[in-house]
Amino acid sequence: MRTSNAASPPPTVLLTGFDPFGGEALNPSWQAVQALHGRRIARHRVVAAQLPTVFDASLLKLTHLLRVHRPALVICVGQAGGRAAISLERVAINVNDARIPDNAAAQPVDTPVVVNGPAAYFTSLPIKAMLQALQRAGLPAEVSQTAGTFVCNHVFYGLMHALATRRGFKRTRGGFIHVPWLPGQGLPCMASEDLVHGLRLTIATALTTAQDIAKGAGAVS
Ligand code: PCA
Repeated sequence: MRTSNAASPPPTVLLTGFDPFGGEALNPSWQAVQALHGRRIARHRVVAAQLPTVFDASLLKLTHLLRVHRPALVICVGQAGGRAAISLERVAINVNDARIPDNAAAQPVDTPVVVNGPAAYFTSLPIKAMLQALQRAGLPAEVSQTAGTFVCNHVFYGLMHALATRRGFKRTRGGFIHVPWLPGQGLPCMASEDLVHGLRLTIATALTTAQDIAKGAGAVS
């Protein structure tokens, strides 16, 4: 029998993207996170996984991934067609209000993500430090005050609720990033290399920034 004296495996970063929805052929969030699967960033290993654009099923899969990987950091990524910048989401709200059906034809209107859950959760990512890192790299970036009320907000809220209430996740940081369309999907769009580079920077920043910085987000409204 071999005794194992190997160093323990590196802690993981869980990075999720969504499958295409709303009749589109691809989802930039999945294209971008896939490109980072297996990468080492700041002594962590990235695990990329796809979530279905489906209410409830997306959260079941996410909570399963949390249990399996016990990540130190979780960043869920989704497409926000019409946005021009990498959007660092600040707040998840406890409401589902779908303008279009999800990929399982469900269209909840004004239902809670978690019955009797708090109205909202703030991200625990250092979004101002991430914003600064993206801007210094010359990438369009913004802090966003709403992740909408479709499946992305649903997953963001469910993630923050899980991290806040499940045992063993006190020190796990988590949050959500929306990304623009890829070229060919519509305008405005962002090149795939820029998306991947931007996500890598946000992960590195989150892993190396203990305390977020105070920096104006630049938006007036
Ligand atoms: N964007 C949708 C859900 C899946 C995705 O990539 C949203 O913004 O809610």
